[in-house]
Amino acid sequence: MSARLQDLSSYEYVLPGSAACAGCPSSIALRLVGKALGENAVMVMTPSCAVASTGPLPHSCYNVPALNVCFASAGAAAGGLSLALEAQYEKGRLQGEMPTVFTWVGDGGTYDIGLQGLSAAAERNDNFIHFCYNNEAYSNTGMQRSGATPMHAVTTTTPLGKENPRKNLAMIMLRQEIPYMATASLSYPMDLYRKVVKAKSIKGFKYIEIHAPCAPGWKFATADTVEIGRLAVRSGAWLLWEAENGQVAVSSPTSQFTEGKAQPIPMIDYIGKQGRFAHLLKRDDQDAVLEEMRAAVLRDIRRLAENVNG
Ligand SMILES: Cc1ncc(C[n+]2csc(CCOP(=O)(O)OP(=O)(O)O)c2C)c(N)n1
Ligand SMILES: [Mg+2]
Repeated sequence: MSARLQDLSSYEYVLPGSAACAGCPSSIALRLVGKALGENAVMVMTPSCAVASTGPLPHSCYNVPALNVCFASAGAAAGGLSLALEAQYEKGRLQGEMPTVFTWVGDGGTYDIGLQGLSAAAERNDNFIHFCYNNEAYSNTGMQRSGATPMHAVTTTTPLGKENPRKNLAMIMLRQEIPYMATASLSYPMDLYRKVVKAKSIKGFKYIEIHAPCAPGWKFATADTVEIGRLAVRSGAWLLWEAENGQVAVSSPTSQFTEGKAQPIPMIDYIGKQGRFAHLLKRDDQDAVLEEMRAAVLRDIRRLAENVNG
């Protein structure tokens, strides 16, 4: 499939009236996801920027039925919803194509507070797509650290920079033996679109994690969301890949790194544009820190490559 951006459906999940920040990555990503999933879908959300920006009650900017559930329960709620819909079809109460059930959850709701319910849904092979839009923090509550926050990033709960590396949740999901999973970026829209279309065509549990640079949280200009996302991928800080039934395939341009055809751009080109890392550039040992970050990226690329045939 080789669709082009200009050929995508004009159907919009996110309508004018959203209270999201300018350049909000959740809104950009959800618009693209909506074009791939189409009108016949149901969204399950947990507390997040996406919920906070719905707009003033009784209005909603979301042009898709949306169920708001408590933080820990996206996996259970989406799994239950999908089973309830199936039962309605079996009893003949609903006809036509079954709607796609999907979650729209942040990294806090995925990596941390909702992980137990999510992992259980994956193990049961519940029939929905879990989307994690990963803005690398608990953003709507004031930018606290999450399990997805990268090492050294300043957040309101890591004012001197985070001391631990992030959790590699994509690799954890790979080990859950689910039918389909993918990492994606809003800065590579056609790669994201293709992965969503694929996930929609597969029955069972699907996991798609979308890297989502957050201008106010990461401290860059609101017009630069897409550019920062691109630099994350080009520096190897975010890797693009997918796995169908556990078979890993690396997506372009990350595949250039795993196949040894190109090297990631220097980390400074990515982190140097974000205020959350500005403290690193004032340190006497900044070269050593950048070298460590580079080594961590190269290790992740090597590990991903090892998984291609494993
Ligand atoms: C059980 C529970 N704990 C804490 C909160 C407060 N809370 C609401 S949203 C949020 C952060 C969400 O982070 P994430 O899932 O990454 O979404 P983002 O805000 O980044 O879009 C928190 C801590 C809550 N609503 N429920
Ligand atoms: Mg978040």
